[in-house]
Amino acid sequence: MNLYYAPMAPNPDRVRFFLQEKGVWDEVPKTQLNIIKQDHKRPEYLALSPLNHVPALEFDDGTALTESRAICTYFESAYPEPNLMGVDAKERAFIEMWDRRVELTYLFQVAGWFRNAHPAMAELEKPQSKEWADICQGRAAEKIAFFDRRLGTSPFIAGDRFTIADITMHVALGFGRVMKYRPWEQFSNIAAYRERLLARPGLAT
Ligand SMILES: N[C@@H](CCC(=O)N[C@@H](CS)C(=O)NCC(=O)O)C(=O)O
Repeated sequence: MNLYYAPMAPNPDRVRFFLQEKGVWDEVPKTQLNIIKQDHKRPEYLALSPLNHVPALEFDDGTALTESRAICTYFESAYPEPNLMGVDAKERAFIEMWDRRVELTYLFQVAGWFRNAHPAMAELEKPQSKEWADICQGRAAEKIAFFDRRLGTSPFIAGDRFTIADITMHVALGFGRVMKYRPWEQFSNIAAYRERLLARPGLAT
């Protein structure tokens, strides 16, 4: 098995934090790629990840998972404790719902903003669109207000306990900082929640 990842990139970080929370990050064999240098576009990596996305988890039989959530699903079974994805059918489904809400409504908007506005992405996002960046920025601001309301009634995104949905939100909040977006300065529930996340050893670095 080999995990291909890139430091400081949000989707690889979802897997890294997941494994850090499980306490097994150091156990998993890894290869580090540099996205800015376009390591992920080399033919040998494309053979593994045809959409040239990072992360990828390659198995010894040559097959590979190339979706961060699918990689987490695999590791949830391989290392069941602590449980991060739900213990029964209903809890698993609710955690998935919240995780996908964070990913599809907030993380994606921050990503669209970054990819279309940040000079470091000029080589990878062609063409960059200032107009699209502005739309994504506005949608991110709308959606974080939704999650602030949620966190006013629930200590964690999916309910009473820390789950994969919080890892996705932690990554999204950190990613926004690249665009100097700090919603915790505006939203008190997000601020208190972020402090709870930052106190966790698995998310500290
Ligand atoms: N849906 C995929 C998305 C993966 C993805 O977009 N990864 C980014 C890094 S965060 C990437 O590989 N970007 C390379 C590029 O855009 O060329 C997942 O969840 O793993």
